Amino acid sequence: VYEHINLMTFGRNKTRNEMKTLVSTKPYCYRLFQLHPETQERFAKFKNLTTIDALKSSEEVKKHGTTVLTALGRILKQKNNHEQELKPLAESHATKHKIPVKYLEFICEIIVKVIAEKHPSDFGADSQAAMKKALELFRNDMASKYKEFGFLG
Ligand code: HE5
Repeated sequence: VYEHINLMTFGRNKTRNEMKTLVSTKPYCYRLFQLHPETQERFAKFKNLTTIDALKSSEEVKKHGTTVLTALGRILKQKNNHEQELKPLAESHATKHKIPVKYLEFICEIIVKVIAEKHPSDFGADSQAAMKKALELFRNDMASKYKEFGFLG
């Protein structure tokens, strides 16, 4: 699955940069909050952003989107040997931010959607399916780590 994503979708070694570009060029990250407002409530520092325009133009939201996708891109690049990278992420999301697995599912869905919109000819059904599968594996591992940290997500 991971090999497929690297080769078919982005070319070797491009996954992380590509994901970074997605948020650094345009603030796509507002979409999670637009589609699933309950996720925004987890961010104390985004409480003042009450309109879509405010979310779209927020440098803070954009910066956080870059942080998130950079972390996720790094994990995907490990091709499942991601224990070291995943653990601190699972720990903070389980014990500190308390982010249910459902919210991870929301963001993964949006990532696939945005890449499909941005690269319609390079990200066909096969690539989308491979990316979805890889993100599903990521979520499963997050969920089992969550349990180790005593968070049922
Ligand atoms: O945990 C960290 O580092 C290990 C802190 C920075 C960070 C956060 C914080 C990173 C690297 C990620 N998130 C990564 C990440 C990958 C996935 C798929 N996140 Zn994260 N997050 C942080 C997700 C998914 C996800 C969904 C939701 C609703 N995440 C969140 C929420 C969330 C929050 C509230 C925070 C801490 C607050 C913050 O940094 O605000 C800017």
